[in-house]
Amino acid sequence: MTAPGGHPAAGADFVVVANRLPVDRSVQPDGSVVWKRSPGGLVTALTPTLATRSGAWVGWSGSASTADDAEEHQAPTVDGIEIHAVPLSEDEIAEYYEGFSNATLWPLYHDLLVKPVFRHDWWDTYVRVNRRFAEAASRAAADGAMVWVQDYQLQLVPAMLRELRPDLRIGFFLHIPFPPRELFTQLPWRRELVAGLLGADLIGFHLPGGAENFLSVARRVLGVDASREPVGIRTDFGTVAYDGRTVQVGSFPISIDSADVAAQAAATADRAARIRAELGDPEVMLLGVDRLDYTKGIDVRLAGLERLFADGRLDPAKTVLVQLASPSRERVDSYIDIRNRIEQTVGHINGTHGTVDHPPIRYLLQPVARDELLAYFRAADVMLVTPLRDGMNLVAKEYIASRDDLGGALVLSEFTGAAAELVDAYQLNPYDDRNVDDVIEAAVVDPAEVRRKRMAALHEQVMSNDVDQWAHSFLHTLAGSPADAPA
Ligand code: ADQ
Repeated sequence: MTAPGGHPAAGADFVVVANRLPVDRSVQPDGSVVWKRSPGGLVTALTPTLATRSGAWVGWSGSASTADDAEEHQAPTVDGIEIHAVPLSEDEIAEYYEGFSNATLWPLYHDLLVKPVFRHDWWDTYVRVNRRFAEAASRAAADGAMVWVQDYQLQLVPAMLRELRPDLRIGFFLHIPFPPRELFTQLPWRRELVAGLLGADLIGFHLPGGAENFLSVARRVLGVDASREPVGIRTDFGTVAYDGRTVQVGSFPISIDSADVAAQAAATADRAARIRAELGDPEVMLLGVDRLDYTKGIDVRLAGLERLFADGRLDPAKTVLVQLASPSRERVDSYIDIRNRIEQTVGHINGTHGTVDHPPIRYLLQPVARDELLAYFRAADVMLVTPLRDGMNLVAKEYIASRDDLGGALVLSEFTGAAAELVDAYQLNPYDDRNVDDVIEAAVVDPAEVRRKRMAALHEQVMSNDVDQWAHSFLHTLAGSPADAPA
């Protein structure tokens, strides 16, 4: 049934649009299709809202579609959420996802840690795929619905969706840093991207710095009137006057389901003790947990550890670093390079500073089950979070939430979004090798009461700022944003 505006009379009141669905689609040998829920922070955060308000989720299933697949797969409703799958072909995955999203935008938005690739054919595919997401969202949304678009893969969706459905209230949240104007303006399609984002009523970033960079870019690239003015209570706001509307811009630092992580981690005490025994009961257990990505600074912590061993400041016979890395974007060149570099360094450190029965680095390249991960958090004396740039970094918050025993210590790069809130962490500058060594050493050797005091303050911070509050404060601001206020 179609309403006068050309959109469905039925449909969801609240629609999330994200690159990935919260479920995985797989085709069985007999040809039948099975959808399995894939747990993730975003879906956990939004499940209550999605369930209470007739919610839908628009996203890609994670596998390539062939020409004979249906244009849009409708999966059964999963946990009360209506699923709308957006199909992507092999070529679209290569150009929209691996190409423009992860070889152009990702490095550009992370301080040019590797050189972004600018290709007009990738851009054309990015536009085409964004339009497909916008059209799917338009079909899923009820009249006057609230739509929340997520992240850098979908920056054109807000404007495309507004054109199709001016009745909707549209929010956008960026999960990665928004770069300074001098870097952003390298992008040949800078005007189109900024205009795409400005289709939203509210644009959210993790930090005030990202919001400010965006205001500065909007002013320069589109010549619009963008100002910084505090409107919200918990967040810093600015506004952009654009196309006869007022677009709000704010900062909303994301978090985790802190109580749930704390409760699950507390139940892993036995497993945590066994992990240390399996590692040969080292005096010091260090831990790294990351997607294998060049932004995460896995190489920074390995280099620091090697210097500390070489200088006799840490004893490799009594120290273990467990590095859990999950495979990511494995066909993108820069990810193949960083993987090779890390694996070479691990081999070098173990070959030089280890013995046959005690290699100081234990490295896994595979995702680890949730309860196992929490047991590792509980077991580790020092957690090493050393990115060169990171929008927030949820691993740091997960580690802190797991330590309601107030044990352990967090080493945290200043270049993560989390550093703004987690001021009691052992913070370091990953670009300063002496500082890296000194801070890691301090986290290991500081007296127990100093480490405990820091962890108590961090634990308090993370337990009292969870992902529910994040979602609520964004959606509350979006609901209250002026729909047709004169610019
Ligand atoms: P990511 O870059 O993926 O997220 P992060 O925030 O740390 O980074 O989240 C990673 C998630 O994957 C965590 O929940 C972590 O536990 C899990 N994980 C990592 N390695 C794992 C492993 N080996 N096994 C199992 N699980 C593993 C992007 C941005 C971040 C931002 C988030 C949310 O880059 O800056 O914090 O989005 O906005």
